[in-house]
Amino acid sequence: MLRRFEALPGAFTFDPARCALIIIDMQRDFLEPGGFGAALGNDVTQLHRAIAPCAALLAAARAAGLLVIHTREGHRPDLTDCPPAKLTRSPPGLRIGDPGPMGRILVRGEAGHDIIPELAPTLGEVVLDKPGKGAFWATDLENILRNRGTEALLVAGVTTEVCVSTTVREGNDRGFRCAVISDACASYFPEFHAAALAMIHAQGGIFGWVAPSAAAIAALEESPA
Ligand code: C5J
Repeated sequence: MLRRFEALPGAFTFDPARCALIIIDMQRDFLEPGGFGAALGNDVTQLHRAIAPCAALLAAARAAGLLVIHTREGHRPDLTDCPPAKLTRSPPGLRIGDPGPMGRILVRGEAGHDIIPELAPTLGEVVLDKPGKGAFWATDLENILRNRGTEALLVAGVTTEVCVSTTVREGNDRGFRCAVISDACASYFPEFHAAALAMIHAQGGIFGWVAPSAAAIAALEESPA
């Protein structure tokens, strides 16, 4: 059964069997002190507002049988997949791979790389490790989505203007219809969050739709006719 919710610039429709929820980078490294986000000088508490809406959206998506994908930004322990231009952008001592209170910063297998406990993946959900900002670049995400016949994406996570936006732009160019769930996303900079959302739905939805979690959750909770 097709579901529908109000969004900007207009209603978003989806078939739960052909829709995936993608939660971007809700990792300790971005949300907790001592991780990558804090190393870049950010106030990590700015991201905490997205946790409860993400958790509610995740619960509704699970109950509706959506494909659920959790992404994690991070690098191999030997950092061979980390471009020098990315590595050297932070000051020495606070760089990717440097030791921190949650292990080596933004390195796979370290505590900081984990998804926060409130949004922990369950068995059968896809956990997608990505070396870049976009979830399609250098990953098998497109393959996973096409193999399931997915054509619509609900996108949440952090940060709105970096990894969420990059992923939505990549997805849109690949032909996926993307609805960004506004309050389930966050930025260290509230003004960037607002601007990023406005850019997505401007010009008739130039690369996607934007809606609050309450609207998406209500549609996910509709009982099949
Ligand atoms: C950043 C992300 N901001 N997940 N990563 O570096 O948005």
